[in-house]
Amino acid sequence: MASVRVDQKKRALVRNVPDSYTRALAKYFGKGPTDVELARTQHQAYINALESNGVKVHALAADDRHPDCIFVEDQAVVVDGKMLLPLPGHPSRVAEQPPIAEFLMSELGGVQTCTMGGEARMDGGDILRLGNLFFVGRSSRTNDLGIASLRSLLDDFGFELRVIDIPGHALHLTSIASTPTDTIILVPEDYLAAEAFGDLPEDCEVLWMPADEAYGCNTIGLPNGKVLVAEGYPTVHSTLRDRGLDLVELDMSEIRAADGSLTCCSIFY
Ligand code: CIR
Repeated sequence: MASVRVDQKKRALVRNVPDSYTRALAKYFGKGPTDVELARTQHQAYINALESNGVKVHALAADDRHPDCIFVEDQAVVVDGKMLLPLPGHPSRVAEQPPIAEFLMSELGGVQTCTMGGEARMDGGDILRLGNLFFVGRSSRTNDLGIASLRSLLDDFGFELRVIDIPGHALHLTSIASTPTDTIILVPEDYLAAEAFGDLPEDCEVLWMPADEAYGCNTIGLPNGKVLVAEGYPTVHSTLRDRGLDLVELDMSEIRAADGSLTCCSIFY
């Protein structure tokens, strides 16, 4: 998930790949997964990469009733010890949430938890954090009432929230942008306006990547200085390496096939 700072990524929740994964939603990067075993191999490599770089990972059991259940990022937003449980923007994904919420509530004993009601909708995949500055995508999954719920959570901390309109050819804000460090935003050309992120703190920068590397812009920066990246995006890789970052490349083909990216598969807490 993209709602914690890099130094806060000590523990992660993931969820295993269900037998029903070939029925996962796919409309943007993917045409639908076809190989559940390969997806499991790639998902395990993702878990191994987190663990071997110092993250303690807990894997929830898969639920075959929910083909998209591996994409846990969308189901809970943890910010500095508080948690927002959004109402996911796609009706088929709402029932994925209870075991995730239950696990996080028990792990984060006494965590202050907010829920969404009425017409508010949000996927956690629309939230991006750069240090103590937050961005949220207004997308096909996240509406203004959902954004208002997030704003009230962030107001408690005094964190600023900026809204970014997500174009129709992208699913979420994190599908096309990430913060591999607390000072860099990686984003593809042809998706967002140049001024989409507004004025950033002095030491921060937006790095614009070629549009055909949009998927590669989703990365996970870890406290040990390593950055998990998807295999096959040379400009993203060389740009990050030029900034002194050490990359761990992962084959994400069967995750991408269901429009999922690296950040979608975990919640850091
Ligand atoms: C969906 O359409 O909901 C899933 N197939 C993909 C969710 C990806 N999650 C994310 O970007 N945070």
